[in-house]
Amino acid sequence: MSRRLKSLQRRMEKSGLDGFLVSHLKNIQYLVGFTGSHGFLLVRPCDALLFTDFRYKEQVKEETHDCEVKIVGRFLWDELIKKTRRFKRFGFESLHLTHFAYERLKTGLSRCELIPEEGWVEEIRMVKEKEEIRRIRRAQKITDEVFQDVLPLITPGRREKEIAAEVEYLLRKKGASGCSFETICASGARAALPHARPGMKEIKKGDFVTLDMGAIYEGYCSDMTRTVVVGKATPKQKRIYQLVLNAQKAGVRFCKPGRKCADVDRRTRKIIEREGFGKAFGHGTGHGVGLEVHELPGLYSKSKEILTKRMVVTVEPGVYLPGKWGIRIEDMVLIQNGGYEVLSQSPKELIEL
Ligand SMILES: [Mn+2]
Repeated sequence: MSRRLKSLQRRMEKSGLDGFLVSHLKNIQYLVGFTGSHGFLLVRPCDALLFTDFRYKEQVKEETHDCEVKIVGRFLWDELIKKTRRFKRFGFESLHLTHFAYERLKTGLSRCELIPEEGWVEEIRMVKEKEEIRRIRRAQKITDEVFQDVLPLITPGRREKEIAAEVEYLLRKKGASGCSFETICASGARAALPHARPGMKEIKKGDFVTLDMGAIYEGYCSDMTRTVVVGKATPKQKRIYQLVLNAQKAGVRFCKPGRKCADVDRRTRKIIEREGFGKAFGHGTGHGVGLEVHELPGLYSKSKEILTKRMVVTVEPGVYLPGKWGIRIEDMVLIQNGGYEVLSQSPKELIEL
């Protein structure tokens, strides 16, 4: 049994569960390697059973480990109920089970108590193993290369969609299996929308252009944002860019084992608030990255998590001025003994194209 499954089983034991149902596919992938699009994992005190359908019959042989596989037909839930009939306390992932499935279990297991739990596997996933860090590094290396290659293409007259398409093409060409999220390329007033969809807008001289992009390499994500200016920046653009950069660097420097995630957020926010732009920074400072591009821990004011070594998190403050422009700068940071290592290598001093 792997370390990953064992830590989940320890947690089940503490809560007196005879079983735990993992229905979030990324959590299943993490625990037993399955990458299919349909299935769930029943974890018992001493073993684990993966339920999936005929389409994955061959695939599971190649990729899954530490579990027995049940290929089932249409009546997936009935098969599960057969295996869990004697359970007294059965845990499930409340963030990842449909109401339909819950009702089926409740009806089928009338004498069993169903216990909703949140984040059990996600908390194990927060701390990365060596191999996971290697993949994240590689995903980021691809992203850094693509950023360099795409810079010369950001010129007046180009459309945001063209730039985003180039980014995605280059990520794949350099070995990524895909993008970790839909690439953001937002220029001018569109850059004031933190999660703008790239549109048909043409890039103009004087625009800030925000590029937020990430690769998936062997299942693991990267995430990086840079904001560049087309032509010369105005003194005000320079001043606010510097402010965001100072906040970002201060946030990064604050990262080390033992620090509260909420305090990293406070650190970056204080710097931006001091200059009167607090309201223009409306999102959290960062998040964990791994099998998913947004995962635990969260770096925001109400976060309960504490940084520990081998976590990978982003630090990404921004300032958004509606109708004008916006700036965000984001790095991925690996928490290490006594400090941190910035995984993103792309320059972050203001680039004037
Ligand atoms: Mn991010």
